[in-house]
Amino acid sequence: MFRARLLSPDSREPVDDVLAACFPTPHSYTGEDVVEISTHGGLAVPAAAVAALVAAGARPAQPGEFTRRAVLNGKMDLLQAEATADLIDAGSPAQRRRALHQLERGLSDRLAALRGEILELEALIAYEIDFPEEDEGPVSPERVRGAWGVVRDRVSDLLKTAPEGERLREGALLVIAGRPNAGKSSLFNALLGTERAIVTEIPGTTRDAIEAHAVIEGFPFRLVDTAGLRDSDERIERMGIEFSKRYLDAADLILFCRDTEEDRLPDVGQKPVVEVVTKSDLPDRPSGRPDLRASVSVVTGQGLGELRRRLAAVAFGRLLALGDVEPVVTRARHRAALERAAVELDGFWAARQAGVDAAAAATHLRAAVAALDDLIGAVTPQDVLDRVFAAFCVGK
Ligand SMILES: Nc1nc2c(ncn2[C@@H]2O[C@H](COP(=O)(O)OP(=O)(O)OP(=O)(O)O)[C@@H](O)[C@H]2O)c(=O)[nH]1
Ligand SMILES: [Mg+2]
Repeated sequence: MFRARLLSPDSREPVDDVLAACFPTPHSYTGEDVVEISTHGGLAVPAAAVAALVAAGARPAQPGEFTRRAVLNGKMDLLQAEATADLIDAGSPAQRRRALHQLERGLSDRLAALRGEILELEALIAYEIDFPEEDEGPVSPERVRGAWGVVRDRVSDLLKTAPEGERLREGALLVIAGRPNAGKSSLFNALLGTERAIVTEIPGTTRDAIEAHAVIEGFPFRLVDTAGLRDSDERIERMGIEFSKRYLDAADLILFCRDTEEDRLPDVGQKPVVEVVTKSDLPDRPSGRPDLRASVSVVTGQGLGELRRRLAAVAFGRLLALGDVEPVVTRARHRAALERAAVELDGFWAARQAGVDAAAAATHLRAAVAALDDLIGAVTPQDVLDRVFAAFCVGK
């Protein structure tokens, strides 16, 4: 690192007094020789510095180009590159911890181990491949079954983390629903920590769905306040209620506000529902469903802490149980590759059961390994790279 003077290449006019840091190959981020130049801040100085460098033959980087080069030069795998983007985008502690874990090869190491186990499984049946006429190889069928079962369970366990892992990147869609005046907007504001939605004593105050990001117990949520559900002849309110229903369909979980004993949530199928009796500071509150009994008051704050914990547990219970050490699948790309591996492992077992010869059965194991290689990014086609890096910002 040294201090230097940046000159315009044509006029030799000084542009800025800068700091230059040299990272010789292979110890730089990309693995190539890299010089980082720190200029003074603001708008004019950095722009003039970039213009001078471009005039001297440089070109602006494309989005994610540095990380892409790091992948191509073997400095990191594709999962770590994705984790880099996730780390930059992280808006909550849970997202940051998860991205860091993946950047430190949490998922990569688990997949590498899994890959090794599948290759060992192939080795177990190698004798049968070499001596197909023999009745029984030196390895018992139980041992093959055991090794297959271990691998198959590992793939299943990873796939089970996918719904919450993907939810962790997007934020859990939490829709607040209930009758008009039930206290939905008040609770929405309380969970957000700001007065975002209008609250009045007039039923039908909220007519539009309002969405906002919130961090609850360290986890990311997309909180939606909705128009109260009732039969209404009023055109705008009816449109709002239609919106509410659409959000209910899309929700990851629903927070149902009960204001009276008669309040009923419309049918929401299998979706998880957290129910609260609102306005618990007032006398004569409804009792609520005994199994879901919980009450809150935005006036006294009673029950809000407990409610936050329940919401986090319902939306991210599996991740909470896993803690920060177990790898988690966080993208549709990961899920698709693991599903392919699972199908091939099942194909292997079905082939064994059907008495298919060992060499043919082993092709399923190869295909499962190929699926894991795609996931880690061992051999990555151009279009996959393009898709992964499309979401990056310039300079990363
Ligand atoms: N005492 C008390 N009043 C509350 C509480 N929560 C909400 N209220 C009052 O209940 C009324 C309705 O609150 P909102 O939050 O606007 O209810 P809403 O469900 O959003 O109503 P709509 O938008 O009309 O569907 C307002 O007068 C609030 O001040 C509470 O915890 N305690
Ligand atoms: Mg409201």
